[in-house]
Amino acid sequence: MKHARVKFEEVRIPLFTEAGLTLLEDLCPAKQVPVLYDADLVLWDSLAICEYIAEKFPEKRLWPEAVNERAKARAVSAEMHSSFQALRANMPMNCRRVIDDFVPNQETQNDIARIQHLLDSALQVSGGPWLFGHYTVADAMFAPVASRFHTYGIETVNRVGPYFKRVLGDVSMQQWYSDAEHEAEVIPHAEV
Ligand SMILES: N[C@@H](CCC(=O)N[C@@H](CS)C(=O)NCC(=O)O)C(=O)O
Repeated sequence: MKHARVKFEEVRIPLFTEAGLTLLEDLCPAKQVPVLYDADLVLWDSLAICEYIAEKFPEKRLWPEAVNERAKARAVSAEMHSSFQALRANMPMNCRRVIDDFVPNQETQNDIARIQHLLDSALQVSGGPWLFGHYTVADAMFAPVASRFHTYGIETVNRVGPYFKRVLGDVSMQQWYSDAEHEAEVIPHAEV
């Protein structure tokens, strides 16, 4: 929504704190973030939120125009949403850390390899600079992955390095990093 310049008000929920638990109880039907409130609508899942925003603001072109490309962008986004459990568990997103001696285990390496293949193939077909040419939901879904690769010093292949550089240099992502710098909480299990 920040990238697309859709205005919204943000409520920060400090996860794994007492205050955060109360907010999760009060605001989040699945006791997880993110949640979007829009008038009567409460949406509690990231991909559903992206779909809703893309439908509500068609002029933002948040999916590719061509039906086949749109289908592929949905598959790429859905794979991010439903897979890469080893990467999620072993490389938690941590904007405030850079680690230079991280060694991924085999399962995590398999996720890393699959992600690089997926992104490089999309960039090869589209010609970039985003996964499907212009910025889409698929790029938003992989923004936290770009951050994880940076934090854990994962070597990139082919077109993935320049792509992640673009993702991390995006104004909305820079804002995310700057917001994180101002947070005092530490989540012990995310300090690998
Ligand atoms: N299916 C959810 C997963 C969301 C999710 O894993 N949220 C994590 C943070 S990224 C969370 O709220 N964790 C806090 C908790 O489980 O207590 C989505 O993508 O919207």
